[in-house]
Amino acid sequence: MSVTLFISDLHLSPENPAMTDCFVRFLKREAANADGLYILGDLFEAWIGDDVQDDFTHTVTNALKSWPKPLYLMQGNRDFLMGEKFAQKVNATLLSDPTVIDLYGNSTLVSHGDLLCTDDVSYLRFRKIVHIKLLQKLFLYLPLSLRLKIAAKLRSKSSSHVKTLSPEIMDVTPRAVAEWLAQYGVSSIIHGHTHRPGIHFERKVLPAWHGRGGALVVNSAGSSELVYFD
Ligand code: LP5
Ligand code: MN
Repeated sequence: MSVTLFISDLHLSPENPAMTDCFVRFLKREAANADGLYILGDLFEAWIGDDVQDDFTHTVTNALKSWPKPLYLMQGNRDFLMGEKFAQKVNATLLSDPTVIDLYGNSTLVSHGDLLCTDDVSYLRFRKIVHIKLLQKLFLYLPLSLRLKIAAKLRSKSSSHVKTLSPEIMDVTPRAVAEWLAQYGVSSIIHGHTHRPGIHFERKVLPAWHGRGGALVVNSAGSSELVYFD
């Protein structure tokens, strides 16, 4: 039976080569016979521009480029600077967030998921600012060393900030989900970001890659399951 795979929140970085290896293995093994692969944001722990050229980036780029089937990328809240240049380099289609896809005849909305966390007001304010195109352009003009420093600072601020939030605030709100279902005329959403994997009635939530990899597998008969691998 044909299957399509969905993953997100891998948070790959040079500091965690084991997870990069896990991803490279996933492409060769679990993903080998899939019809298509959707990476719905936060492939990277932090992405500071498509112009970065280091061993880590080359490894991930080459692995993606060698995957022979249709590949779709979406930005997350950590790699929102991943752009068309990178997508072209790895022969992928860059999707905007959210996007309606045809999944074996079922219209399905795919998203990173952060936009559905509407109770996380300070994050949404932060998101609005870092999505200002001019600001992004200015950031990309900075030398790499300075970009790395700013990214590290933002990551550490964020890590301490999330410790102060209740788990409910960091989840999607039922209202935002209902609004999107109505607005896009779909009956199902696939998203990541919340790190609360599950298959709910109208929502499928992707796992984060913590210690092991995980993917949502949807088959051509319309059923889905979450699978995990080392
Ligand atoms: O990512 P995670 O899981 O820790 O938490 C997210 C939200 N945080 C973020 C921030 C990212 O982690 C930072 C990514 C850096 C990317 C590369 C740099 C590119 C810079 C480009 C500039 C144009 O997304 C977190 C949510 C949480 O998910 C749950 O949903 O709550 O949101 C926050 O933490 C919001 C805070 O309010 C943001 C704190 C940063 C404050 C910055 C001020 C100081 C900056 C100093 C810079 C020199
Ligand atoms: Mn995320």
